[in-house]
Amino acid sequence: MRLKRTLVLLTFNEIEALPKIFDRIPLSCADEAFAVDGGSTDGTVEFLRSKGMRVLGQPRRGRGCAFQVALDAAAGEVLCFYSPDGNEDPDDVPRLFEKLEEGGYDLVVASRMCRGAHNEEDEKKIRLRKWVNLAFTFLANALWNRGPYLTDTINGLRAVRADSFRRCACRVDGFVIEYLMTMRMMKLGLRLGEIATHEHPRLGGSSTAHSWPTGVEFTRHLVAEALMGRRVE
Ligand SMILES: Nc1nc2c(ncn2[C@@H]2O[C@H](COP(=O)(O)OP(=O)(O)OP(=O)(O)O)[C@@H](O)[C@H]2O)c(=O)[nH]1
Ligand SMILES: [Mg+2]
Repeated sequence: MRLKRTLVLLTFNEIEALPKIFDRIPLSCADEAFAVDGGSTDGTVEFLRSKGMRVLGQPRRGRGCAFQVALDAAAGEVLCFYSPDGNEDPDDVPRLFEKLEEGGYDLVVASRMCRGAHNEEDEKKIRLRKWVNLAFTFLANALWNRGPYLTDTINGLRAVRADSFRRCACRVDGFVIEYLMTMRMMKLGLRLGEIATHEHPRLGGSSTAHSWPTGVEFTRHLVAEALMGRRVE
């Protein structure tokens, strides 16, 4: 069943990477597309507007806050989140929408961990970020997933049904938003699927997801969710 689709671009100071990838983003596969910007000061917003994009601001910094702004503003029944810094393959956007619609899923994640996928760290010997992500993913699956194992609970490139996302009542501002959304969807017994993706290096600029504070935040939320049992609020 074809659902009404909203494509959301998430940006914070991405003027180095964004112009290199923008023309490859398949905006026309969605019924509406807009950007949510975390307060860029480097010309990112001006670039997006010059391309005819609607750009929404956020009351506070952080990806979690951006997801909430997008959910409130979206006219679509399904949202796909795309971060235009070069990590994510734009060709996955229509694949995510299609898999969600055809499979009747509530959430479809572009996995960097399943067979046929590629992780940014796969060329390295020590894959610290990947291994930590795999551990968080294992714990979420072991605690709550009653469906098929989801190999990447954290990646931001994903399509989600708006009504299912609302049921999760995620009220966080930071980078933990995707992990929290996935944990709560598992708790609610919703249908989760994945496609294999190829994660590329950034095309410029720098990450604001610093490993230590992000890891501590993930642990704090995992423990809080475990203490809440099957409740989501
Ligand atoms: N709307 C919005 N987007 C944000 C915010 N913070 C980061 N982003 C975007 O979210 C995406 C992911 O952030 P990154 O800092 O690249 O984190 P990462 O992908 O884990 O790190 P790298 O692998 O080094 O790229 C990028 O497109 C950022 O521009 C924010 O506060 N608001
Ligand atoms: Mg990135």
